[in-house]
Amino acid sequence: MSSSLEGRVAVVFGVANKRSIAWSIAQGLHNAGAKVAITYQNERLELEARELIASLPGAEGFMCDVSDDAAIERLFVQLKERYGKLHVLVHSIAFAPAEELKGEFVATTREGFRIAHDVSVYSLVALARAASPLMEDGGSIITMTYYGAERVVPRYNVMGVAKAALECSVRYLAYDLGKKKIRVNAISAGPIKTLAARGISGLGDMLKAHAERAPLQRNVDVNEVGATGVFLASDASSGITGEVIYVDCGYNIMGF
Ligand code: NAD
Ligand code: 0WE
Repeated sequence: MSSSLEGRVAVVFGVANKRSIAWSIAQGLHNAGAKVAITYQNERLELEARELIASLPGAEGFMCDVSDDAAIERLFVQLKERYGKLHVLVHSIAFAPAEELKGEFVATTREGFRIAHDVSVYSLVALARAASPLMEDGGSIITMTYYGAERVVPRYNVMGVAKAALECSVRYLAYDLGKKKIRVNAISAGPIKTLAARGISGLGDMLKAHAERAPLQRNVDVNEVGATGVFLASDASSGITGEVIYVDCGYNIMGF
């Protein structure tokens, strides 16, 4: 079984800047030989994304707001025109309104709940459906999750509920798309200082506690997540689907 991605086409969602988990996975896929398409959310993130894309030979950039069905449709028309086929899709997107990640979960608003699930969960279903006709040779779909899906992490709140729904969606998508030889898996990463984690109050304390309790006694490096993304994209993981793979230095196995 080869870990090479030579001749494969990958589309990566969720590159905001050089710290993004999606950027580490994109670089890994490129280094393994894949042709990489990178999408960014909007004009505001375009400039920074374009600079990164220019540093990956052969990579191309496309805009796509995943809360917009028409934008998803336009993107896949462009991808079909440009590449014909698709082998790998990386979904590295989450969003909840900032207020929802501050107080108590019991204060979650209807609109905050809706937005968190629309952007962070439904988008995976919509992208998987749009990508599957292009995955003629089979494929690999990868999303990003977090331990707050299973255990209470104070202030992760509605994102924890959304990640639980995301992990369950991975299993249902894996069942539906298995017959087309499309695999669907999630990577559960330990806390990493990215744009999405920076604004979080108490992140420093969380990183410290994580490093103290994890069997490997350190925090996870973003490139360890990138390498697992490459593994799940490649034929080296051909028997794995519907799974959540932990890249958290072992934190999740501990009871005390
Ligand atoms: P990031 O801020 O770099 O990435 C989040 C991305 O989501 C951004 O690129 C943003 O543009 C994109 N996004 C948000 N709304 C969007 C929309 N409507 N349309 C298109 N794109 C949209 O942060 P990150 O930490 O790399 O997060 C990536 C994924 O990893 C998320 O799913 C996150 O939940 C998950 N994750 C992060 C950590 C961590 O500690 N950083 C740990 C585990 C899992
Ligand atoms: O999934 C995430 C964060 C996702 C996220 C981040 C933001 C910040 C900016 C979703 N929506 C928003 N909305 C914003 O306005 N992580 C796994 C990182 C994270 O976030 C936390 C964490 C950790 C870890 C929030 C509270 C507690 C821990």
